[in-house]
Amino acid sequence: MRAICFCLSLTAGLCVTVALSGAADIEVRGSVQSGRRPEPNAVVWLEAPSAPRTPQARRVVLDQKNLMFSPHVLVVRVGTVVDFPNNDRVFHNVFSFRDGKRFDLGMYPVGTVKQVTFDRPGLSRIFCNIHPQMAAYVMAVDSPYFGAADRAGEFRLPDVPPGTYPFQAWKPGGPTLTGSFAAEPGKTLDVQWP
Ligand SMILES: [Cu+2]
Repeated sequence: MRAICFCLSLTAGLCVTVALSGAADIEVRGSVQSGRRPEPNAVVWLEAPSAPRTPQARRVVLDQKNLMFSPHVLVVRVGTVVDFPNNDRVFHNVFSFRDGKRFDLGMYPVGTVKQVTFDRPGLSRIFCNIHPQMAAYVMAVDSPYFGAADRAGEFRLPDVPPGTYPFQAWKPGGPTLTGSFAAEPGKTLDVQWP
């Protein structure tokens, strides 16, 4: 009798999986706040390590201009190649030496591009050897469902299959917030740091 029950529950589980994968993907919208203010430097992602791999569809750029990196915070899926163009008027020497991806691109002149593949999950802190005020963050996540907040503290996660996911939210200075989110049409993911 126990064996039959197991088979039935397994079949039910398969039916649920089929029903979920048959539902249309949705765009998850949400907001991030620190206290009561929008947090424009936050990134949010749903954990989905078994989500299908797809080839990188577009260039992802961390620009150097006016002695600044742009954007200040970048979130990418693990395996993404990021372009580091020098669109400034001076040489830069971009590097990351602590956590995440470690690299040193050396001095390179205006008008040239170097690339880095962020091939494992985690946070990389990006600096320039010449200009100590230049700093940026690259968060590599093992998920295709991620987004960065805009100036209003709002973000979008496109093409999410409906279902329940663990989520994480990070901002410079942290801490990383975690929780569970049921992605379904019309439901927003609102995250708040105290
Ligand atoms: Cu520099």
